[in-house]
Amino acid sequence: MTTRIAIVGGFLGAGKTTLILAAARRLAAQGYRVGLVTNDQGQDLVDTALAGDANIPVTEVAGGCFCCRFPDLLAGLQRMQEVASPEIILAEPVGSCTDLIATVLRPLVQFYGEQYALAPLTVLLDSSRSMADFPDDIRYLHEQQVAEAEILLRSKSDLAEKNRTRMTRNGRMGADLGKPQMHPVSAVTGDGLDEWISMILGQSSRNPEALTIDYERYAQAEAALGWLNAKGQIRADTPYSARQWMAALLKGLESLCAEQKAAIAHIKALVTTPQAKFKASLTSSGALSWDLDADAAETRSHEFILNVRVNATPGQLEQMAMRAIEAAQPDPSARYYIEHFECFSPLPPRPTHRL
Ligand SMILES: Nc1nc2c(ncn2[C@@H]2O[C@H](COP(=O)(O)OP(=O)(O)O)[C@@H](O)[C@H]2O)c(=O)[nH]1
Ligand SMILES: [Mg+2]
Repeated sequence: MTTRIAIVGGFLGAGKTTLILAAARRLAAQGYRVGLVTNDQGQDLVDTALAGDANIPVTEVAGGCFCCRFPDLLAGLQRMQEVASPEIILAEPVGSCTDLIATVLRPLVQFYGEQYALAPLTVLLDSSRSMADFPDDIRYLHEQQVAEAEILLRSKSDLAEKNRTRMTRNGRMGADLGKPQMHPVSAVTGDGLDEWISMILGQSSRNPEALTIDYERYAQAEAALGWLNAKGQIRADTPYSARQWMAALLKGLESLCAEQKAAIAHIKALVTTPQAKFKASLTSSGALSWDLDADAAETRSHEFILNVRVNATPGQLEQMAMRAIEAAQPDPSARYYIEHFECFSPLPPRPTHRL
């Protein structure tokens, strides 16, 4: 039996995880066995935890992108087949990754075509956000991501009104990056979701030509992003609101980023208390969006995972994160227990295959 694989790319924060979770739920409700593969340069990922909580089988390729860790991707797919024998696997590559046709889809077709049937490469373009604050190389990377889409989705279509205003204001985005066929989709309202699902179930990758891409610029773009993954716990003697703690942390990070002119690609946090879970993220200044919210019952402890990707050096980012974490102290008696804290910039991409 061949397993269908749908790879869903797009920039950091474009809405990939939200969309594949929504699609996975819908497919599961229709009786399909579905599996997810998440991917990141680091470990301790909000995305993986979120998918696991949604009771959808998930496996993670950590420590590098699918293209540079192709054997790990294969092992992940294999693991997923053993655990869940899915009919369809939705795979989300790192949001700073591109050239996926040459480095992931074509190698899968060429070497593992009997095992896997590849759906067309889907790429999400979030036209509610401006890329204007990012350096040229990151904008170049973003353009390459869009250029190789076989299915191009305009994500977050529920924000369309706002999008139109933004597009007029900064005169870029979707319009001039756009390809003729952009399918609007909203993981929140479900708009366009069934149409996309039928495309990935019914169509195959046309195995298109690889991008002509400047790997120097691609590497510069990756290097311009600071990456932080942290995991820890807080315990206090007096009850406090974990939701407020999380909002304060994200807002604190946002204002430090603004102060240091570090454009935000994606900041996301997951908080687990003994009673509740909260997840929120920031993709550009202003809007804190809650993906999991609950009654804000007070707690004396919580666990958290924080993933930050911004246009800053790892050193700058580490300082900002430490300041924001300290400032968010929920109660004078609160103590932090940091289990994991890594801060880095991705290394230049060195794909295992490039066909
Ligand atoms: N309004 C709206 N927000 C969305 C939609 N899809 C994702 N988001 C939000 O955008 C943020 C980033 O989404 P995520 O799926 O984590 O992006 P990823 O980095 O591409 O995986 C999250 O806060 C989501 O709630 C959508 O269709 N509509
Ligand atoms: Mg994601």
